[in-house]
Amino acid sequence: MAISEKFEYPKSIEGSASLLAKFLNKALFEELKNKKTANGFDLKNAINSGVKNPDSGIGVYAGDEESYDVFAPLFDKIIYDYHGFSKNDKHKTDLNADHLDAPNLDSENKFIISTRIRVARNIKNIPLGTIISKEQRNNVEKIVSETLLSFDGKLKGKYYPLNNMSAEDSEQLIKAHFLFKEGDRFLEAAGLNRDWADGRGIFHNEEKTFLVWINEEDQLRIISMQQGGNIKAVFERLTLAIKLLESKIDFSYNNHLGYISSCPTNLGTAMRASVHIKLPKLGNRDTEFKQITDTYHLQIRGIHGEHSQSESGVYDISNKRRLGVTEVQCVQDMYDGVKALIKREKEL
Ligand code: ADP
Ligand code: CIR
Repeated sequence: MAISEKFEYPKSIEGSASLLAKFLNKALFEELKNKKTANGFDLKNAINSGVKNPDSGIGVYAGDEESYDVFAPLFDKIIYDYHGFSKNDKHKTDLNADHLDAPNLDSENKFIISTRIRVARNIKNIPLGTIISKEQRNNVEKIVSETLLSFDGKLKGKYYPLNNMSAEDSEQLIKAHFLFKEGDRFLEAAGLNRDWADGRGIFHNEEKTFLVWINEEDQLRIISMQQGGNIKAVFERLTLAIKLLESKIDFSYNNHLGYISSCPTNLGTAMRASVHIKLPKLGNRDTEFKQITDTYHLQIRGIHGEHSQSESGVYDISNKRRLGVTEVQCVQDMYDGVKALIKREKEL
């Protein structure tokens, strides 16, 4: 923004269905418009994605842990709307896979194609990707990749920096659902595509069942995935990896919001547990499909990630709640909902 340009209430969000538009009225805009965190993250940074993209669902991003305090009059309302979590609530964590009740739902592999669980993490006292500097981003890459390269056994793997990868290799990995693509217009407007592809990369073990994305929407996305529907095995591998990483790197976490993420939808557990599942019959019954997913707090995505479409009756079904529930509950939500979806698909 040029210095002479005045920062005014954004007209583009009038009529938008985003949570930003729902809660940022003119009075709140005036209250927050000159506020900044110690890292210099201001309201314009926080709302730019929703302002440039009025079709956003949410429309805001954070720049650091402090953003959630400085812009609390806006963020708290969005967090309450999305997570049903209020400012006096406390987050809780449970990464004990023994607490999960999840016998294999689909041992004949008729419905579930693959299972994936990821969590986001960001390093304490380093700005989030929206305003991280090039040097800080490169430093995150160094810290995380060196730590991962010390892993052994089934988590042993290699690090592949994106700026050193051929276009064919990256396309192949994206198509096979292992690698992230360059951020879309929502992430672009949030500042998350700056200096692309420097400082970004992927670590994975030989079988590609344990993967870590470095410096995408969050500094780390820790991922466990495999073919089929053994949800418990995927969770167990993930919890092992999280515990190891947490023993070596201090991540941004507080008792209220849990793990700090750049998008408020990912706060808390920062976990998305999903299956790619064939539901050709239920997929044709929009209302009923949505009724079941709403009952179990699930989200439906297409099979190439957020904002993509379903193909051949295959859907990405994942937990929607992430904050104020434990990791075990997130996975249990997904498991219980998928069980109900398979039951109904069989009846049809
Ligand atoms: P995130 O999980 O970080 O929210 P996306 O929705 O963009 O991000 O998904 C990232 C990638 O993971 C996409 O390629 C998507 O198809 C893939 N993916 C998600 N769930 C599964 C799954 N259960 N099996 C295989 N790939 C998956
Ligand atoms: C939006 O507001 O639509 C984008 N910024 C994406 C929000 C994250 N979506 C989600 O449900 N996890």
